[in-house]
Amino acid sequence: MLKEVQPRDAADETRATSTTDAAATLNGSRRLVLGSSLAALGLALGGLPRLAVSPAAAQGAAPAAPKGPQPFDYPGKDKGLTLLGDRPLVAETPESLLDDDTTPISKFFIRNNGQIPEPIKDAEAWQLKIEGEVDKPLTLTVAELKSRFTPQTFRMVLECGGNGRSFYQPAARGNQWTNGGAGCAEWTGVRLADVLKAAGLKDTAKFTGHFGADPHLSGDTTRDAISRGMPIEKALEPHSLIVWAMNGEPLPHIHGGPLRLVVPGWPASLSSKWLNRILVRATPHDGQGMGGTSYRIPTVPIVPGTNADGKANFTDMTSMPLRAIISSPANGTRLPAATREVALRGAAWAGDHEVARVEVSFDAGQRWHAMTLAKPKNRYDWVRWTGKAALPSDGYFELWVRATDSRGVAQPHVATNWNPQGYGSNPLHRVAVLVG
Ligand SMILES: Nc1nc2c(c(=O)[nH]1)N[C@H]1C(S)=C(S)[C@@H](COP(=O)(O)O)O[C@H]1N2
Ligand SMILES: [Mo]
Repeated sequence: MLKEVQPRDAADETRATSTTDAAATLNGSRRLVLGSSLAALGLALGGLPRLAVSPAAAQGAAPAAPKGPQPFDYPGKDKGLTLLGDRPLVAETPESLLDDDTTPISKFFIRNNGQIPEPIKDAEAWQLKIEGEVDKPLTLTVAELKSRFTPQTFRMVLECGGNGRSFYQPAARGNQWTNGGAGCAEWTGVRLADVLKAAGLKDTAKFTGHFGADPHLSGDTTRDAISRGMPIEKALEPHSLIVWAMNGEPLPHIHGGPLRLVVPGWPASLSSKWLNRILVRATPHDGQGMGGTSYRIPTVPIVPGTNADGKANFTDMTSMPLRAIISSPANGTRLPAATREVALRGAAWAGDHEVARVEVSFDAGQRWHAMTLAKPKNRYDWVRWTGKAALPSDGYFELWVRATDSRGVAQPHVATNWNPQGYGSNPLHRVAVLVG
């Protein structure tokens, strides 16, 4: 039987057991079963062989009770989102709901680490402080940001650092994202670089630290829900923005309104919501979510399941990995008998890099077919792609998609470079269809 991975609440939660069998975490298997008549499609997708080198697997840990995707009910949000945790509130977007060129707010994933702050009444009066290694510390209201700096709008992917985590074996701790911890919205704001320059960066300004208004999950006012930071070079990129609007609307509260950072290409944990302070630093930031195994990946690959502490041979995650999804047809789609041609749509993105190619296979990777790529609007936009699958007969087929970046690096067939908190997992996306 298909086993489900238990949704996890928080990224730093300690995981006791590996819940997986061969079928559990392979790409696409978790959400495959759309109805009992299609259950067989779900079973077949777990078919890739499992390597027997994982210590956790060798311990023979008992599987957790199966638990299917939870329905999602939140004001303004599509009920088709998948709840991954309710404290803190985390929900992902099934690949088939990422079928719009611009992800509507109603379908955009949600990731919180702490409590959701009280709604903010006067958005224009919200204040942002710029402090630390600057000549003149600034306190700017949203109204002042809008009037003093030149607004920019870019369509850019925001992607959780843990996106794809559920494909790791054994399961890594944290929210069990499939590919839906990502979305691509139109963000409007001002360049972080313009604001930092207005504060006057000192020679010692090498890193940032970001702070938001959301209380820690525990309610402890001395702790931050999350507070991450980055090298100053990333902060000074022209697409790193301080944002107040999303898809032309005031930034919704759940997405960090009135003000958030959008730092494209890198883990979205850098894109602080309810942003109220940026600390410019001479040394790497040491806030909540920095250090250890948080947003850090091995530089020397470790045996899956190893209990590493992240101190030696780990590095902070920078660019997100390459990823392609099939957004149509949805996984588990049943097509009329004698259907021989299936229209395909999807998206691909590559962190700091560029998508060069998207291919689909419908014979388990024996032959690959090039898809047609639309032109992205700007850097960090995703690439929408279209094409066709030509199916030779009725029956069960898997559609596999893989992207290749401009360096010639393609997505792996299975999640690689396992790490305790499960960052950087980008195996190719697979969708099952049944003809007839
Ligand atoms: N203040 C604050 N900012 C935050 C977070 C948070 O918990 N608090 N979560 C981060 C993480 S881990 C992600 S993936 C993105 C999610 O943004 P979204 O909820 O708008 O999709 O916000 C980031 N910014
Ligand atoms: Mo995240």
